[in-house]
Amino acid sequence: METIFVTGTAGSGKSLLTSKLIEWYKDNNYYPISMNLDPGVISLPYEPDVDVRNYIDIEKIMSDHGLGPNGALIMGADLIATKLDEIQEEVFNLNPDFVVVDTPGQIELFIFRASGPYFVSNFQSDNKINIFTFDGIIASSTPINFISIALLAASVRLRLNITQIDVMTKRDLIIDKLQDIVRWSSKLSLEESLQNEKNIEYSILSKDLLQVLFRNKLMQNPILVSSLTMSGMVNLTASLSRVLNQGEEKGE
Ligand SMILES: Nc1nc2c(ncn2[C@@H]2O[C@H](COP(=O)(O)OP(=O)(O)OP(=O)(O)O)[C@@H](O)[C@H]2O)c(=O)[nH]1
Ligand SMILES: [Mg+2]
Repeated sequence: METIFVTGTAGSGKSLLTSKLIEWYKDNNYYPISMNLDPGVISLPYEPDVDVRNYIDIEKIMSDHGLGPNGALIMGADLIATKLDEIQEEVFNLNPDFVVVDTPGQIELFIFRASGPYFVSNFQSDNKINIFTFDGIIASSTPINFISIALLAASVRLRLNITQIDVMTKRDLIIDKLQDIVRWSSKLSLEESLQNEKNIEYSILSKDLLQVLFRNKLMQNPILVSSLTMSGMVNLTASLSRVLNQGEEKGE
């Protein structure tokens, strides 16, 4: 059993990508299941096979503890770790080839508090991988936006401590930016793009950050994917297979 976590900033396309990965694996004769780990989500573009909302009820947390929506979401996120055993059992009973895990929109609640990394580290699976989604619209608008999100991707990698593939979503909406994005995969081109930045302080800081990201191999060239047209999906699933197979070979 292989587990693919899908993380990223709010609205970056995690849930739609989850549903498309499930579709892709089904079309290729695997048995994938979807897991929703967002206790606060109201509607999803897929019917989750395993759903944390069956264990954590945000409305009830609000009324039981006199909390507002944000307080209840924090408490809900913290409770995810306590439901690990029950969720794990549900997954084992289904015995899938792939589990695709859609994570909460409030990335800071999942990644920077203890519960999310605990869940990721203790969830039992032959291999685990994290897809970090760069919101295509936001990340492609300026090189500084791109670098800021790359920095967030790097901190997610440090927090979760599992192999990560970076993906830029909404490819269909940023066709006119594709050339820029491909160029940004090189440090030199990114530095060149920063020459046009009017705010010198930002520009210097961004260049320093780039040094750190590239030197420590924390900068990946994100795979461009559209969950609408499915373009890039073959590249993404091939990368996933490569990384997951490497894990098998190493006997992880
Ligand atoms: N055109 C286009 N729209 C997309 C794509 N991926 C996601 N969207 C749209 O972007 C919006 C957010 O997508 P979601 O999949 O809900 O994003 P999310 O990261 O799960 O959002 P939260 O869970 O609320 O943080 C929705 O309106 C999607 O239809 C894409 O590849 N192309
Ligand atoms: Mg979502």
